[in-house]
Amino acid sequence: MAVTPPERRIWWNEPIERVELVWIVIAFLWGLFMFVFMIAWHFIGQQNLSKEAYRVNPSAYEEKVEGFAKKFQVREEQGVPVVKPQAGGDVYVLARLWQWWPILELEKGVSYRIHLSSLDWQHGFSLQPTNINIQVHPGYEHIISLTPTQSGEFGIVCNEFCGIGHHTMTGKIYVTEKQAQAGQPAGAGLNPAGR
Ligand SMILES: [Cu+2]
Repeated sequence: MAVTPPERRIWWNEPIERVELVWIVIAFLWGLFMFVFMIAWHFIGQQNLSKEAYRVNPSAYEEKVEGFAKKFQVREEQGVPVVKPQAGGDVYVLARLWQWWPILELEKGVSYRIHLSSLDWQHGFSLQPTNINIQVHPGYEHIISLTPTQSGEFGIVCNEFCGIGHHTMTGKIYVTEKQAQAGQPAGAGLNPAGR
């Protein structure tokens, strides 16, 4: 069948088919529901975490992260520094084509302020295997409060397509048991603080 123009040129004044109308209404109501629940899930679903964001110059941010990594580096893994920041302190991570840098070593049960920014394009911070996702933009420094509730090895992947090396863009966070005192209540995964 060939594609031909509609018989009546003013096709948009034709009455809408009943089934089509039903689907339009369903889609519209679903859109409204999702719109409202994007906000509601912030409070009831431990999603859509609140964060601070500040404007930052990418090269200034790079300097901050490098200074942080130099100060707290404990070892190196395949050329990437493993950084163990002060308990409860500020932690800096940067995204660039194509890595999350540096590797972090955090303590379970301790709150950190995690700073995130990109040096080039937009990237997606996705913490595995937990469900924490943050859009990382160049020019903005995002800060989230985070308290690891489970020890182990966590991966960071980029979930925003950022070019040919996107699939290789990974990072790592180690969470160790608290050294000073044992017996922290066990939880599941890494949860943003204050939940
Ligand atoms: Cu990326």
